[in-house]
Amino acid sequence: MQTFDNVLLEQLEGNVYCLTVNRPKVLNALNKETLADMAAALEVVAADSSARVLLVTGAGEKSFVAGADISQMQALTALQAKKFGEQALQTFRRFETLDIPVIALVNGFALGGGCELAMSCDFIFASDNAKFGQPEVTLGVTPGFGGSQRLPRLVGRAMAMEMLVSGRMLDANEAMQRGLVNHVYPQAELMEQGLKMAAKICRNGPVSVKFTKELVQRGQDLDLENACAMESDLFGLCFATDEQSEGMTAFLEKRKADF
Ligand code: DAK
Repeated sequence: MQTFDNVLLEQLEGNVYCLTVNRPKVLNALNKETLADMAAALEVVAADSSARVLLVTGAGEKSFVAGADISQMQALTALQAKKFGEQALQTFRRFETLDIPVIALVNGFALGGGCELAMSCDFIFASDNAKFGQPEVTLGVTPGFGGSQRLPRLVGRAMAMEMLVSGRMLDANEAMQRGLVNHVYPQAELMEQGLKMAAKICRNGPVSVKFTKELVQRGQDLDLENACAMESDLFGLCFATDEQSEGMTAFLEKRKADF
């Protein structure tokens, strides 16, 4: 376990890491110090070549992350606000460029910066008490950590627009119906289900998992022709790895692959 002031980073069995935003008294609101801790923790994970999956959650039973820290934001100048937004955007982008899958385990409120953090992970599992929303307009601001861009990509423009201009929250089941969340579990089971999914991912070839993440993350911002060309390249590259020969040989020998 590595302890930062505002973030816990645990290495769990099977090369799975768990990053917990740890400011439960303020429902894990993100201030600039927490973002810096998160960025440092992400570099620890990135530097460990044996890491396979990262889980991201919030401390306590009430909240994943209830947004950017309003008490710190309230007095910012325009330039400081811009810098704060850039710090968060850069940190959140790192979840997408990390070469292992990142699963958000949303265990309560995911509002504003919290919803934006969850959306920067590769996919989301939610507890049954989770609530998702972008309430920035109720505070007189726009989203600043990517919400106006990532939300429409996940739930479609019309639903995103409704959420963004009204500030209406979605409960966990509605978030799942809208495609924001993959699965909803009772809160007590959320971590166990996250670990189960992580274990399933860990049984697959690490290089093919890494390439697959890259294809989805980079491909969605390319035109179809270039995205498919990138797929051909990485598919071809798989044949230069031991993984491909082990995976296919194991299938033909009717045994489980040992990656
Ligand atoms: N920031 C700071 N403190 C927060 C907080 C937050 N986002 N959310 C909760 N807290 C604190 C509360 O002030 C309270 O502190 P004490 O009074 O105990 O000292 C403690 O956490 C417990 O919260 P409540 O007493 O309010 O708990 P309730 O169960 O009654 O309500 C709630 C839970 C989540 C519904 C409520 O706390 C709430 O509405 N929180 C704020 C949610 C929110 O509006 N989040 C979005 C923040 S805006 C940018 C542009 C925009 C942004 C950033 C950058 N740029 C252009 C660069 C905006 C980003 C956002 O995330």
